[in-house]
Amino acid sequence: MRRILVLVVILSVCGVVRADFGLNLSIPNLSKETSAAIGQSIITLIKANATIKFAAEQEDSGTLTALVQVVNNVTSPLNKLLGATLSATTDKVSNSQNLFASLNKLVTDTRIAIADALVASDELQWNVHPTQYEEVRENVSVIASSLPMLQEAFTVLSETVALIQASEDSEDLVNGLSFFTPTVINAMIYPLRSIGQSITRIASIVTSVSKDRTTALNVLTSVNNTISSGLKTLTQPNANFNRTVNDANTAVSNNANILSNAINQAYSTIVGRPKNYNSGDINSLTSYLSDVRSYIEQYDSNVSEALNNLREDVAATLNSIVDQTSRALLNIARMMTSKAHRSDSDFADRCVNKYTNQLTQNPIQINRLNVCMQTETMNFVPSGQLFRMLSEQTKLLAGSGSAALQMRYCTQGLKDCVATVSQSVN
Ligand SMILES: *[C@@H]1O[C@H](CO)[C@@H](O)[C@H](O)[C@H]1NC(C)=O
Ligand SMILES: *[C@@H]1O[C@H](CO)[C@@H](O)[C@H](O)[C@H]1NC(C)=O
Ligand SMILES: *[C@@H]1O[C@H](CO)[C@@H](O)[C@H](O)[C@H]1NC(C)=O
Ligand SMILES: *[C@@H]1O[C@H](CO)[C@@H](O)[C@H](O)[C@H]1NC(C)=O
Ligand SMILES: *[C@@H]1O[C@H](CO)[C@@H](O)[C@H](O)[C@H]1NC(C)=O
Ligand SMILES: *[C@@H]1O[C@H](CO)[C@@H](O)[C@H](O)[C@H]1NC(C)=O
Ligand SMILES: *[C@@H]1O[C@H](CO)[C@@H](O)[C@H](O)[C@H]1NC(C)=O
Ligand SMILES: CC(=O)N[C@H]1CO[C@H](CO)[C@@H](O)[C@@H]1O
Repeated sequence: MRRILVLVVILSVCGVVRADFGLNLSIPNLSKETSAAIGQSIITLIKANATIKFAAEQEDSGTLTALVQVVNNVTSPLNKLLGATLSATTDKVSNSQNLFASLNKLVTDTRIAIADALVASDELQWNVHPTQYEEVRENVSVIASSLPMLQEAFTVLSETVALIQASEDSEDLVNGLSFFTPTVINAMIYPLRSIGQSITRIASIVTSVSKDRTTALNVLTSVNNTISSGLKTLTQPNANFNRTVNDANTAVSNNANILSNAINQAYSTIVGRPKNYNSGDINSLTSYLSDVRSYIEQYDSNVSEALNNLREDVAATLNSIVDQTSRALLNIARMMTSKAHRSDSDFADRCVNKYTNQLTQNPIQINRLNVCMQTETMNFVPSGQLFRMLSEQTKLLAGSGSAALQMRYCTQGLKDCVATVSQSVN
């Protein structure tokens, strides 16, 4: 302050002069240092933000929305403030006091937006690595505390410029320059540099969160694709099984019909010439034959019903197993990836890589089920073994809630599989 008073005395005899900040005077290194302090920070942040787009469209959690809000509040109007500051350092024509008034207004608006960014960043706490959360908070806070310093520096600069402009001696331009000491200039450069560095740091965290999310989404898509192709490989064995059941049904029906016709034939022969048999007393014989025929018809209809039930049960059980398994696999993958987002240990990342890779490897459980079915349909006997195995598997799956458990079964064909499953269920 004392310097400024001295300045008033010295410059009161000088003429009107202009330099940077509206003064017609180049303050050495001012623009260069300002530009270096700000650097590419805002551009880097906007580029980092652009990488979120894909993941933000896919993800339903609020994490990325919060991150975008932090970016938006940090970017604007801070970008205008930094741009206006830089152009003020080479401005030799504007009215200085208007210039500082508008810088001052921008600082005030920016302070409000940065306070909003800090509030928005709270949302990140449970959804990103703790260090990422801390770093975003710290760097937004650094920006918040740099802004009052910048505002203070603008006040000193504006007073300095006003004093130079108030002087009447144009020859004192060089004297005027001497009042832009490194201390006065650095008071502005220092907060600008902190702001620039913090923005760049936030940009790099935004990039790494965005990269994590994109990787996780790719893993989920990959698991999902493996499940879908697993489902496709199941279609053919399922159709084969269906056909075998239908064939068995037809064969049983045909045999029953042949037998039934043969009995009818016997009937007509006997009924046509009763006296050839048992002196004409054919009552017990016809009633016996009639019983046999209705027994065969009942058998045909019972077997047919049993086979239909088997087919429907298998289809229903299969759908339910596939459905549960698919969901279990996806949930495991989703849980592992989202846990890793929140965890700060390297182990979590390694773990996700290891297990999600396993989940995306063929064959997963569904394909193994496929092997079971092929083995079974090759030497199909309508024993209900397959159905029993499938229902036991369902019980097991429902009981354990674990798809991983299932993956251990049914690799060795049906009989071993049934034995294994029965043992673990009993
Ligand atoms: C700035 O100063 C230069 C000479 O130092 C002069 O030629 C020019 O007219 C001045 N411009 C303004 C806008 O005062
Ligand atoms: C301007 O910067 C250069 C190097 O960056 C330095 O040598 C020089 O002393 C600076 N001038 C002023 C007046 O600060
Ligand atoms: C950040 O990206 C989102 C889209 O994900 C966009 O809506 C927003 O305008 C971007 N913000 C900035 C400052 O570029
Ligand atoms: C901060 O961002 C939110 C949402 O993007 C917006 O509604 C709010 O106006 C911003 N705050 C300021 C001060 O610009
Ligand atoms: C999995 O794929 C199916 C279609 O194949 C799709 O409808 C579903 O949305 C996908 N789910 C995920 C989490 O990607
Ligand atoms: C199995 O057969 C039944 C009846 O013939 C049919 O409705 C069903 O679509 C078939 N399923 C498959 C997978 O072929
Ligand atoms: C057919 O099923 C009924 C009811 O389940 C049963 O009582 C009957 O003994 C069965 N008949 C044959 C021939 O299997
Ligand atoms: C400019 C600045 O202060 N950046 C800080 C951002 O946050 C990290 C981690 O907390 C600090 O190490 C940086 O100093």
